[in-house]
Amino acid sequence: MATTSNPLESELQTLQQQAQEAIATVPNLEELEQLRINYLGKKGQLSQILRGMGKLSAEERPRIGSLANEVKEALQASLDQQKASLQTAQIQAKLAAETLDVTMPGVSRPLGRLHPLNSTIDRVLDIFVGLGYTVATGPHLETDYYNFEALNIPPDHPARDMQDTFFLADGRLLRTHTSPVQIRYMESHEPPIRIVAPGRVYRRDTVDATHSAVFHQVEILAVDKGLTFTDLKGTIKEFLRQMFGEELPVKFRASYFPFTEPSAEVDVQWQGKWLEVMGCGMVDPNVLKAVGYDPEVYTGFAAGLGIERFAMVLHKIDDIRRLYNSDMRFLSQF
Ligand code: 2U9
Repeated sequence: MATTSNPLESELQTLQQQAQEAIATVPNLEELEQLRINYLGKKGQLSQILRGMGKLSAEERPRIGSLANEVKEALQASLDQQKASLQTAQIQAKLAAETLDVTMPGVSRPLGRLHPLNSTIDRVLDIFVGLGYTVATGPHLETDYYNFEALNIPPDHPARDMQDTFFLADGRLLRTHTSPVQIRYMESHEPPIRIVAPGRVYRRDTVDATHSAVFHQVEILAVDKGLTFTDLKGTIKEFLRQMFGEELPVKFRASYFPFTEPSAEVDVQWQGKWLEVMGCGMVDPNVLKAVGYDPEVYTGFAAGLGIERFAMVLHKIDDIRRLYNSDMRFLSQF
């Protein structure tokens, strides 16, 4: 006798078909687990169908029972297979995402460099530190006393005309040279002293190819018993020898500064031309007196140079303004 089709049988077949489809198209492991619970879990669809088996006849029960088992095993196999393939895909995706492409161009980080003014200051300081000098710095905003009076420049002195600078309403001013640094240093130190003072200075100047209202100086000062003009000459010649990398002809030309007596301009012959590169002199006794040093006991020498001028000579720079424009095409050459 032909086996009569049982409603549970078709329910099982429908369940299997739907479940297989769902398993085959599930996108990820989380949803696959949901499908497993939904179909094969304790309260899942298969269990619900099997609950109806109690009403089956004794002949039908084993047949439906084994059919149910087949469905369960088939679904379990599909779930296992899909799980394995999703896991493989997940690992593949992770590996692909983590792939290191060693041929990919790196992120370019351009190397910074010193501004030519700073590298010139550093070179000058290195030389004087090598000669036993100590670096000293001070405020840019100064009083009339430190910038002028203590340096033997009284209020009516003509030297003020070319140095008159930027004044604040309270009478303070932007320093016109780094010399106030040496005054302050001498006030707080006893001789012997040897200092080198680098820094930015400010002057009332019309800007052109060789002048700037803001520029940089380095000044040196030595005070001790028995210092003479010969010590000054030797120091400057040694400095210039190191600065230009060779011993060049040097000329000391008589000059005048309010804070030194005698005073001289220093010229150096370089590449066929005489260049004026610094000024110098023996510290005026009035300056020593102003800081409480006895000029009968101590003598001193001093010198000053413009950093922009040195940078321009050494690097053949034709216009001082190039040093302030921050044009990378210019700056990256140094
Ligand atoms: C004290 C005493 C004396 C410093 C000196 C010069 C000569 C000099 C110029 C060079 C070019 C300034 O940058 S520039 O325009 N300087 O010629 N400077 S003697 O003399 C001093 C300083 C401090 C207490």
